[in-house]
Amino acid sequence: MDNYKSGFIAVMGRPNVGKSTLLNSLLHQKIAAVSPKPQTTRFQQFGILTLDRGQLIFVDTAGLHHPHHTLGEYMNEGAKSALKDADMGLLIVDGSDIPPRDEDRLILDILGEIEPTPAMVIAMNKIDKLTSQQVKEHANAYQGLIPDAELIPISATRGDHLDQLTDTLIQYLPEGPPLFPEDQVTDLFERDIAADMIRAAAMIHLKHEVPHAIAVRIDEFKERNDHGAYISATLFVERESQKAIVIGKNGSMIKRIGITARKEIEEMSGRKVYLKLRVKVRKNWRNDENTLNLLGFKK
Ligand SMILES: Nc1nc2c(ncn2[C@@H]2O[C@H](COP(=O)(O)OP(=O)(O)OP(=O)(O)O)[C@@H](O)[C@H]2O)c(=O)[nH]1
Ligand SMILES: [Mg+2]
Repeated sequence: MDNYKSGFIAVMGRPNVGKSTLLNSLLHQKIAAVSPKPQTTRFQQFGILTLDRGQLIFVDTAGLHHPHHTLGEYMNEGAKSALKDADMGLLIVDGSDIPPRDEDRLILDILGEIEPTPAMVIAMNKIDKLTSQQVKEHANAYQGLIPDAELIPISATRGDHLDQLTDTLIQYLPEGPPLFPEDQVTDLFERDIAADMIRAAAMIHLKHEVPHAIAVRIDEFKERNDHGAYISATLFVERESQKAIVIGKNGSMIKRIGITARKEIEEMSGRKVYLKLRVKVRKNWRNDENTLNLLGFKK
């Protein structure tokens, strides 16, 4: 194990750039909830990649954004403390977007507050949507965010340059033995991942602001031997009107959310799942510290 490297890499960036997708791609396994809408990830989650040269522990974080709720503040704080605690940072940017946006610059405020400044690598994601000329132009523009950081153009969905990315990251990690067993891919329990996947399914099917007003609590997670797992969960919303939308006409919406979530959870856990969902109103929970704490958010 001479020269073996291991350490934590905080995966930072604004919402929807593909941080969680990258984790899933690197691990060849669906461990993190992904959706086409911003602010899918709320809690930090480790994605543990064990190679023969080193162990890279990716810390997926909530996307950095301008918060409108106490919840948003907690999410940004969580991302910041992940970078503080990590050995280095990986900034993901969306190469298919016109670079860089205001929210991409939030990382600079955070870097300004951490002493000593952590080593950073930039991954410019979604290059599958770009021509090679655009890759060059956008890379130049994003490089300006952190001039000292190495920038690697990648596609998390198509798999472009992911080996180059891990090779680069490993160089910055300290020498040391693996910190997790080699067959462990994440630190979260299945029930936490399942909760995230239910919320991501709601984000896929619901429009606009409603999905962001949802929190999911797993009430029961029971093994049924050969029959797989039985999961019952509550979706909390902030208002009666949102409850009606989430349930849908004759329960059609909650049914669709359930079908998508069940498929994702089955894929993640490799067994059959019976999923029961219900919806409850908890007024203005995103600004209510007690409920936030109850749901596992801590400042
Ligand atoms: N075309 C393309 N789409 C991608 C790529 N990577 C991610 N996406 C898509 O981008 C969307 C957002 O992906 P996520 O992984 O949820 O993004 P995130 O950065 O974790 O977002 P938050 O958790 O909200 O901060 C999803 O629809 C992904 O399928 C990529 O390499 N190419
Ligand atoms: Mg995410």
